Amino acid sequence: MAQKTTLKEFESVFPKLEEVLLEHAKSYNLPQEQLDWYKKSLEINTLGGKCNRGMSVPDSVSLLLGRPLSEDEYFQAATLGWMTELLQAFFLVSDDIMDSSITRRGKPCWYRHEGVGMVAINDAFMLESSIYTLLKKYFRSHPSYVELLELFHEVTYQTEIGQLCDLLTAPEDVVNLDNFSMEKYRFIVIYKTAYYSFYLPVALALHMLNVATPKNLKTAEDILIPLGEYFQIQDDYLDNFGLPEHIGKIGTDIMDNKCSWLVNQALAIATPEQRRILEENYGRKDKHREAVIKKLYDDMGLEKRYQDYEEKRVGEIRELIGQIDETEGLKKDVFEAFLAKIYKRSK
Ligand code: DMA
Ligand code: MG
Ligand code: MG
Ligand code: MG
Repeated sequence: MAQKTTLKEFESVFPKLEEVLLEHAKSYNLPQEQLDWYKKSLEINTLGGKCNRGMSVPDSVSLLLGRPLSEDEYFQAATLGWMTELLQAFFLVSDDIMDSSITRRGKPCWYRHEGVGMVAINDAFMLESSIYTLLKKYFRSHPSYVELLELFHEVTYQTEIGQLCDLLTAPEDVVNLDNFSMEKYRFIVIYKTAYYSFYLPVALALHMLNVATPKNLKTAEDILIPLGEYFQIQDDYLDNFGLPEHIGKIGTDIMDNKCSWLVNQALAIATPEQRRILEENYGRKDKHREAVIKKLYDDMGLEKRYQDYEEKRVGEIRELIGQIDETEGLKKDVFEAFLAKIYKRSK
């Protein structure tokens, strides 16, 4: 039987990895003040989240093996998990600057911390570099070292093209609702979220166990990408309908002129009058206009529309999971575990 990791167990691996990263910086004689800065950036930006992505690496490895992990296996899998969390930290620090966000995980965004500001850009780069320091330290002699390296590079690139599309579809100065479409939306969310949040952890688990056959990777991708798309739709829903105290961040999608799932749904069913309200109020850095859009979303019943979508989507994903061929070592449970974690999530 597989064994599920806990946040506590997963977090217990972090101090060792942090030590390795600080030692690496020390080997270049980085002065103490900057070492302390790097340490603080690592802790604030990598810790304190739900660690769903990170923990799904040891969980997937255990499900694939069908048994609890040895101490050594757990450390390896959790290290790959923390590398996923470092990648996430790198994206979040930059995403919050680009989205002019206020809070993250219930605290001010890193760039808004006292004395940080645009140093956060370099901190984001260093969080990314940290992945490769750990990969080299612990996986240099793994038979899949090159594949792991290429996987991180590819997934990073995929996320970046998704972010590019997300940002260019949401200009700060011109609101043109004709730029939005569900087709554009799917591209954005698949690349900016699904690959790094869902495909990456499972691909890492498959590589760690040397069962990353082309067929297994393809099957994983075919299920995890729709799952990741559903996850980002939840994120967009929560941006407006979630409670900031609960989700740890204040929604900015309306003011940021984002090609969000909600605005696309609104456009699909708007009357000419509602369309006019959208044209006049969406994407403006103005609390009152934002409130007009929020009210419109309520009047249009978008909450219910989202709940219907969720039920339909989950049914389709269950169907896909049911069809998985387990002959090359893949397990349906890996995907069921992901689905269970996100179904009806409220944060
Ligand atoms: C998430 O997009 C994508 C990345 C790569 C961080 P988002 O801006 O909707 O995320 P959040 O709502 O967490 O700021
Ligand atoms: Mg954001
Ligand atoms: Mg963003
Ligand atoms: Mg969001």
